[in-house]
Amino acid sequence: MTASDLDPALDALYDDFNRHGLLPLWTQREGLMPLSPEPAAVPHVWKWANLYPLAERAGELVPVGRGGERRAIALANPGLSGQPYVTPTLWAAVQYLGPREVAPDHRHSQNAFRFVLEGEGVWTVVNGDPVAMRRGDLLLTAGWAWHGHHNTLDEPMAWLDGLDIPLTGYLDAGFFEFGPDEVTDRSTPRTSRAERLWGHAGLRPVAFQDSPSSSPLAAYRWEQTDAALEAQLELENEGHPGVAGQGHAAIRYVNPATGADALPTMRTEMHRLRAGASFAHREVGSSVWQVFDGSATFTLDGNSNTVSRGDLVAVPSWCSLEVVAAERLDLFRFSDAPVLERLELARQQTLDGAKR
Ligand code: 1HN
Repeated sequence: MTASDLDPALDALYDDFNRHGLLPLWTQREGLMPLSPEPAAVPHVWKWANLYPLAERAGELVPVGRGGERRAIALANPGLSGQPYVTPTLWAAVQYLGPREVAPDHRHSQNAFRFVLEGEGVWTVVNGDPVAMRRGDLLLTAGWAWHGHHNTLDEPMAWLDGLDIPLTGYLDAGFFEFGPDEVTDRSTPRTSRAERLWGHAGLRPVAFQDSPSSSPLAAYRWEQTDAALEAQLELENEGHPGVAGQGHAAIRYVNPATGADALPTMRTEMHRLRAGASFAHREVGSSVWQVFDGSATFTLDGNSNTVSRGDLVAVPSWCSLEVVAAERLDLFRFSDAPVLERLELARQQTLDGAKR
């Protein structure tokens, strides 16, 4: 049943529907309820070799300060009509802070994290707690936490920002507040207060009985991530089954108070593959991968891409992904999985050799 030039009465009905702000389901069901997800977002690769020099140029030309707040350059998925969204739910950006620069304090209801590909010297001050940023670290800024960044060195630094900006936007749940014009605490401790309190595996401070929905641990350090991944591969080597998936070790960054994802809306993980190891799957919900070290082939819905250190890959919902490690490979990944899981919409398929 669709509008027909041959049936003036039906045409008039559709015109009247339109005039009264109505649309019939029977002309749109396929778009509203596809047989399986049909994302507008497309699989896409951004090369670090392109991103970093552009961030450098922005550093020369564009000041950072009150108003713009951050020199963050968003990855815009080509399927999402020019919006600054890497997938329909996730924001990813390269943020660049020049020598001695300061990004002022503010807070917002959107959850955020930073993942550091290279460099050091910036402290992000989260709710008054100065947190050092170094290669391989994951730093959290939970929704509504005050935060500003300052670069203590004469070298620039760039990192990956992940936020749930589009999701918060669809839900009309965004709030934002400016803080003081300067980051207030310019001290530079190697270890944040959050880590001193919460950064001891398996040991919970008894004074903190409540279970915050975001991790109270502001930083997850590379040394620990690296050791955890290496131990999985060593144990697998020693013949212990089930600790890693055939040369594929992985850890999830979790809230030490609850064991749940470190942030309520975003999953963050680090994966390590031996040279030659691979995996293939598809999942409901979208992900972004960043190559932390090594090189690989990412095959997305059948199209292969060679990626290496720093490159970023957007994987839309239900897109098949096969990763083959060309050499020993470390991959950072974030996704909207906690949202899908809490809404009981999560599905996944492991793809075997035949389906790849
Ligand atoms: C923000 O506050 C940060 O704090 C990064 O570094 C990216 C993108 C949009 C809005 C706020 C940060 C952001 C952001």
